[in-house]
Amino acid sequence: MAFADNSPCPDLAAASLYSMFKKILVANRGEIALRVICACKELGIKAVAIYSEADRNSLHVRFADEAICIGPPRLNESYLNIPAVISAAEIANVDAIHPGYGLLSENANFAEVCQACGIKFIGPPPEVTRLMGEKEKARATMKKQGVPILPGSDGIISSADEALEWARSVGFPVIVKASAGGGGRGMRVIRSDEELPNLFHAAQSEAAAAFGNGDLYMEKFIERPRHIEFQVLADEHGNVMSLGERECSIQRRHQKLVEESPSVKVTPELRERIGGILVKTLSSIGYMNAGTVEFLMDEDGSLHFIEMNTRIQVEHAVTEMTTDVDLVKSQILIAAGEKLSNIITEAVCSRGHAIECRINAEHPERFTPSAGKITVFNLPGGTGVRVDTAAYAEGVIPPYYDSLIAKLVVRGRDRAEAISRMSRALDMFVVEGIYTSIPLHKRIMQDADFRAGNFDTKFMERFLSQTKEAAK
Ligand code: MV4
Repeated sequence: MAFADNSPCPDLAAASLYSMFKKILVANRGEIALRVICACKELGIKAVAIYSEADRNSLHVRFADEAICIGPPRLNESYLNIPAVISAAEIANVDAIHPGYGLLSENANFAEVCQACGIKFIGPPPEVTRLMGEKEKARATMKKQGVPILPGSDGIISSADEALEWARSVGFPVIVKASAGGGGRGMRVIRSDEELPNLFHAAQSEAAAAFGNGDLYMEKFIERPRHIEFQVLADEHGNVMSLGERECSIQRRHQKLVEESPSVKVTPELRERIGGILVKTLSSIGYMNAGTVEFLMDEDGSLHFIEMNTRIQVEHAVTEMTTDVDLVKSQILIAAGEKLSNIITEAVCSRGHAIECRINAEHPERFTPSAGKITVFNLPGGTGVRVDTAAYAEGVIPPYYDSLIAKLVVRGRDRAEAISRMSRALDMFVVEGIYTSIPLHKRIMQDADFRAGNFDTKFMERFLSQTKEAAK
């Protein structure tokens, strides 16, 4: 047992732990590595950081109990280098690996290597990750279980002729998607017979080049969807719970910028109904650990499943703010074999309204990356404000990695209070030396349509073209 019996942590007081981890390797960098280290510290578990040569002076290295350099700056030579990550885990003699998000988090082969080495991968079993990674199979699985989905092709469509026949039967517009895709790559919207063959073949070659797999499937296309996702937790004993939804429609080029919970468009009845279906479905397919189920909401307010993410997500803090559930600690306890009923001992309810702004190191209008040294850094604080970041004054943002440098998350009693709290927190968030998206977020918070809750996934296109007009 890793824990003293007089452990002060209430999570542990309620727990009936049989083999809690003593040491976890955090296979990530930046704010999420630090977030996982926080969870380890609160659970009394030792955290081991890995870092590239570019991250020697990072906060995840500073705050971990041990740190191991795993290679040069480039991702393929460091954080994505499975033998290097596993070697570090073996040297540090860890019980488990937390992959964070991105990087190796949805790599089923990596999870299998962990398993083969006797290291617990903190996430779902590799078979489940692999199933959800094949979007067409994920779709078929959800359909079979009664999760609402859009009209779509039954299985892979292998020729333009077959695609044409299907498109005519449901009517244009339709969308072709790469089964191995996600995040918008290998997708084409098709609006007529004439343009179908070219767009179909373009999607096929793009998918083959990007994923080494040209399999395509099709769906009826929704013109102005909202992107709404449900957070779930599942233990290793068949128990699943839904923690409600996040609204993620404010995005640009498939990169989310602002997320919030609850969604202004999800009624308590809809939340209950979808949550109930997800609990049944995920339990019956043997889902485990944290997961996110993505839906598109159509103009009528109906939700349709599109994909499932088998990792902790960037925006998980929005759900943590409204539910008071620590999702990362829950992930660790679940992976250690703990039952959900011992992790979450009271009825979970969502209270108030939370909003997250992703602060990126990039130019707020041109969206070009902005690496370099932060000269001045002031964090906002005060009631209802949370900042997840690994950035600091005099710290250097290296050019090799994702541009996310901080997540500013606020909670208010209602959406209006959350928006004014976010605005004042953005005003008090000072970063000099590099460009950031803070000025962009300040303008989004003042937008009349955003404030009215009147938006969809096309919001940023309209917002940015208006901003350009106004500058003329
Ligand atoms: C769609 C769609 C409209 N209709 N599927 C984009 C990324 C991938 N995860 C799914 N995506 C979409 N699928 C149908 N049938 C519109 C999108 C889409 C989108 C979805 C979520 C968030 C932002 C988006 C931006 C453009 C297109």
